[in-house]
Amino acid sequence: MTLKLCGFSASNYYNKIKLQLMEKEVPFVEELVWTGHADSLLVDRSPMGKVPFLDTPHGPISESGACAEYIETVYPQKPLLPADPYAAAKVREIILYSELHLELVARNLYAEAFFGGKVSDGVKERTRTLLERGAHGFAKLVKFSPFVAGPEFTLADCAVAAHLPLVSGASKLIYGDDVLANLPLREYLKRVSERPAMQKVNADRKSSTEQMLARRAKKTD
Ligand SMILES: N[C@@H](CCC(=O)N[C@@H](CS)C(=O)NCC(=O)O)C(=O)O
Repeated sequence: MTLKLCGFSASNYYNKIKLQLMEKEVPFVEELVWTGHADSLLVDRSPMGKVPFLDTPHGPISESGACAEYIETVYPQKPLLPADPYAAAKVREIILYSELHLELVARNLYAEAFFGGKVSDGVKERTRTLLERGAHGFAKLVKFSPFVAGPEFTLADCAVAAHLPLVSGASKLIYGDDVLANLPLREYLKRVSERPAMQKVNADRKSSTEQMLARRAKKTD
């Protein structure tokens, strides 16, 4: 059975896995699954109701980190984790920093930054402090030489290229400046966006974002 990637292409966590699958040339199909609705079928496959999740011949896997590790193990071709255990741990470390200390923190701002909602001044202030701390820690780990963990394209690039544009964008929209301004993010994203996999992910992301915003507008009518 071919792997099935479930979710929608506006989701950065979905795109992290889509990039990995495409970079490794693993055959897969996509199933469009939106979130934010009480659907017991979704929760059976992804208990937190989040995307992405993978449908595998053995059953579903939720959480992008678990999906990524499964894919690397079952499809060893074109590895995106270094064979050296220390180097592999450094790739995983960058992914965790980008998610726990940047993306999940910036997520507190998305309602106002991207969806026309409102975020309190207290949340903005606290988020700013945490983002600055995260950006400082993250900057100590990353290489951009030319890829985020060093000379090879790795799983860290799949995560960082999917997550950081949102962190940077939300920061600019809410604070008027970019908490990631000290990183060479623009040049890096330009370089990565030359890769065919990233081009496809970006094109699909644009059309999926339009669909997502139209769905949200319909709900608030
Ligand atoms: N830790 C999760 C995060 C996934 C996540 O937050 N996905 C978002 C879409 S980008 C989602 O499903 N949100 C819906 C919700 O939280 O109910 C992972 O790595 O897969």
